[in-house]
Amino acid sequence: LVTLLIVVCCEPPKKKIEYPKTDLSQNSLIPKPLKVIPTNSAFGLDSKTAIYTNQVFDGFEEVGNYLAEKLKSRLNLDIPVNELDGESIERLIFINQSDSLEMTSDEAYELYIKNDSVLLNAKTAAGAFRGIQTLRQLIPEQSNDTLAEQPMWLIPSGKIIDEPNFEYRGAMLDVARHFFTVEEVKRFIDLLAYYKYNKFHMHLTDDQGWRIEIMSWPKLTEIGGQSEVGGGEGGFYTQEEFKDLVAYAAERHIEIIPEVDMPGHTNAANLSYPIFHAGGKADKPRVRTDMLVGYSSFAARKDTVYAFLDDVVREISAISPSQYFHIGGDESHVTSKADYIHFVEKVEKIVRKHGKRAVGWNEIAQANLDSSTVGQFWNEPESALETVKKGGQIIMSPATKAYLDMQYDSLSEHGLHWAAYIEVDEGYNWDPETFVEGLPKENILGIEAPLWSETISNSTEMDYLAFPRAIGYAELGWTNSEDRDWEEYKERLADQQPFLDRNDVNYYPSQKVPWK
Ligand code: TNX
Repeated sequence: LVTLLIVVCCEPPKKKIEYPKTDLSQNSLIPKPLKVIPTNSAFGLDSKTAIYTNQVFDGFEEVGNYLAEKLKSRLNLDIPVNELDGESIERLIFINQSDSLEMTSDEAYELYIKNDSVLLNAKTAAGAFRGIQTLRQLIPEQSNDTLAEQPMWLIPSGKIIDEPNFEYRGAMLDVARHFFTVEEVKRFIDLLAYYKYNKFHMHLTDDQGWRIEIMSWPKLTEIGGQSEVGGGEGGFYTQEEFKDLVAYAAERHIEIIPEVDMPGHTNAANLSYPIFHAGGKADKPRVRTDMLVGYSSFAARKDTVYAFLDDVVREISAISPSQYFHIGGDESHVTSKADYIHFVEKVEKIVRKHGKRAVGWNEIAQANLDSSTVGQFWNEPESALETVKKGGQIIMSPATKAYLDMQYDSLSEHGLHWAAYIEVDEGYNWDPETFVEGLPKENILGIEAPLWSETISNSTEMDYLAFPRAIGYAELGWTNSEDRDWEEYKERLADQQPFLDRNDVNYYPSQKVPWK
């Protein structure tokens, strides 16, 4: 008792901090949350803050660690995770598992921000991870040094209730036309995570290159992996590297969806193993460094092609935890319609045999497919409707709106314009729910923004096409359409500039955005 008294009496009185008025409703969050209720005070994030997570449930502590890392690299704060014995701890960020959320999505979260605590409730670690991004975005650029002896970042207080509109919010990177290193891909994934993306589709094979090691067919990468558009040296991911990418994405609650594009777009595979080349109208395989499409095909009537593809699908499926396996199926212009249908049906069955759901570009609707198979709409509304008629779901990637490789305007560097010029406002101003007339909302799995890489070969060029448009597609996937408005969004987008600059993102400085 004596010691207790001494401790209590001798402890200097805690300074009561008078927090300035803030307004949580004035935030620049992207994607815009479902509900924001301000309480006009603040949480003071500083060196006396600790993170505490639910340790019983899988993945919550990792979410806390991710937040701590980001706070360290951005603010140089050392915030302990699940170590509450430090005497100087005065404020807590509590990342909590809770089943009592009203919202149904696994990615839903509630954020309660008060003077001395932030409580983040989520059903799953994925939901907690999305909530952490909201918190990161609420940290002001400037600390306030006048409130306490140490720098303090004032996070506006209040309550945020949030969940995504669509369960599938993806971006695609074409690593076949140009190869991108593991580091470049990771950097892109980490940027996408900040905007609550949850899918990353890798276009791993095409005419100009095969980018994933297949142990049972080594020439795919020994030969097919050594070229790219423009004559560069190409490259490929070993299975270990691919697993590392999958794990890196998974730490960000992003799922990698592998694509092997077939029966067209297969020149690199056919160059590696000419026995699988279709012949007929298809061009004889040779190293291709040009940007043409539609001249290659697997031989659809050879049994050996399917034995080979069984190995390919099996090996990739074994290192790819996603429920999806993308089989491409686009622009098979030198495959006869009958051969195409035969091929897609055979390969879809192989994919299902290996426990995966097939995804294909909208052309696959010609085949008779299982209702579990997903169509990716890019250019044929009728095909999307056909897939839905068979009970299938659709990922929305209209080339005229959502293709990250389209030029912004006729003067912008990099990119193509065969589908459209897509300025930042054009990319934002459309509704995935109504874009294809007659497509019921319940059949729309979500949205994906593909970045084809014929005209880009490094992070700087990737950034220029992907940003800031990818930020808008994040909002189209997450936020309800009635809460979206370009005039209001463009202000929030302009406020992303410090984040983009801090991360050396070479974004396109569109005139449509009121950058500060
Ligand atoms: C069409 S979209 C393609 C790709 C090209 C892209 C360039 C689709 C399914 N196929 O092969 O890279 O256009 O914009």
